[in-house]
Amino acid sequence: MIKVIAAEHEAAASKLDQVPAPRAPEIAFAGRSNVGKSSLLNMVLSRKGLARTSNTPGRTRQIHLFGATVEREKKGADGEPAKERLDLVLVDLPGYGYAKVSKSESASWRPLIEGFLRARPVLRALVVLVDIRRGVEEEERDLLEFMAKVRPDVRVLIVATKVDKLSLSARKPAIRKLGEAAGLRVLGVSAETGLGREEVWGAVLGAVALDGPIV
Ligand SMILES: Nc1nc2c(ncn2[C@@H]2O[C@H](COP(=O)(O)OP(=O)(O)OP(=O)(O)O)[C@@H](O)[C@H]2O)c(=O)[nH]1
Ligand SMILES: [Mg+2]
Repeated sequence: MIKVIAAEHEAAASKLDQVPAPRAPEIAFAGRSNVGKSSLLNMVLSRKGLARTSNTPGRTRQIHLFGATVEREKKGADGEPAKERLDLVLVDLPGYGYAKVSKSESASWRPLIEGFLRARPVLRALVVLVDIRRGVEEEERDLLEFMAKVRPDVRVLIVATKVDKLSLSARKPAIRKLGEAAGLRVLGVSAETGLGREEVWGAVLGAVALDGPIV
């Protein structure tokens, strides 16, 4: 069980040079507008309303950095349970692929997102969100290709969002189909019900060496 000891909004940047210098391992969340990035961030951090969410696609137009201290139990050297704390930065990236935003504005996001992903040596994992009802499209394929080429050192995780929108029996096949299209393992989540929270943390913390900075 992952406990979030502290979480706070640290910075918002509309340009790369406004992003603060790296201070802790980073986990970034990317995906189409309205896919549920900010909601998932709040869900994993157990903080409703920390990242602003909205029904209106295109809500998050800047890069937002959230500092978090998490704690998990693990077995100590003597076999007794021990607590381990880790400082992390979670990054809410602007959504892409929203047609109603002006061309010039949406075009300006790609260099910002790609520039960020390229520039952060502390980036350990990228969570790519895909709506379970929608599947992998051109933008996701481009992003996965970009990461494989430019940041092969970063773990990429696909998360299928809004699984609560599908019936129980429809979820597994949809997730399997998504995994086949992406060629990667897919975790199903629901920010509404909290489904998948531990699995996302498991994958994220697996990418961040836990023998890293202990606070
Ligand atoms: N049913 C359901 N709705 C969700 C879920 N996650 C997000 N939503 C809803 O989807 C809408 C968009 O969520 P956001 O988290 O703001 O999406 P975003 O990806 O951050 O969007 P942008 O900031 O515009 O890129 C909101 O109305 C959320 O309440 C989910 O797991 N289930
Ligand atoms: Mg958002």
